[in-house]
This record gives sequence, structure tokens and C-alpha cells, in this order.
Amino acid sequence: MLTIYGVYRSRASRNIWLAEELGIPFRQVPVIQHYRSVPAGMLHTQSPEFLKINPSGLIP
Ligand SMILES: N[C@@H](CCC(=O)N[C@@H](CS)C(=O)NCC(=O)O)C(=O)O
Repeated sequence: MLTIYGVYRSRASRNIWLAEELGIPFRQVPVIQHYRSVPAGMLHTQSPEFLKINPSGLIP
């Protein structure tokens, strides 16, 4: 299944929108910039788990 990393208020919304329009099943993993106030348990751009997926540490 497709996994989309990001939050809806970012440009990840374009991917989420596209997947929904095309009926492509996906799961969303919220990720925000590391300098923001990150709620406990949420991934951010410098989280080791996220850096394994995207070593550039960037979200759309
Ligand atoms: N156009 C690039 C922009 C990527 C980018 O610069 N993302 C910023 C947020 S807009 C980011 O992830 N920064 C990491 C951080 O500040 O922790 C893309 O979509 O790949």
C-alpha cells in the first residue's frame, strides 16, 4: 500500500488528493518540520525513522 508522509496542510495534500481522486489505497504518516512544536509520538523531519525513508530530511 502507498504511504504518504506529510500533513494535509502542506503540499502533501496534493498527493493525498490525487490518491483519493484515483481511488488508490494509501495510509498517511504525519511528519512536520523538526523546528516546529512536535506533539509527542509524531514524526518530524529529523526523526531517525523518517530519515531512513528520506535521508534528505525534507517533506513537500
Ligand atoms: N520543493 C522541495 C521542498 C522541500 C523542502 O524544502 N521542505 C522543507 C519544508 S517546506 C523541509 O522539509 N524542511 C525540513 C526542516 O525544516 O526540518 C520538495 O518538495 O522536495
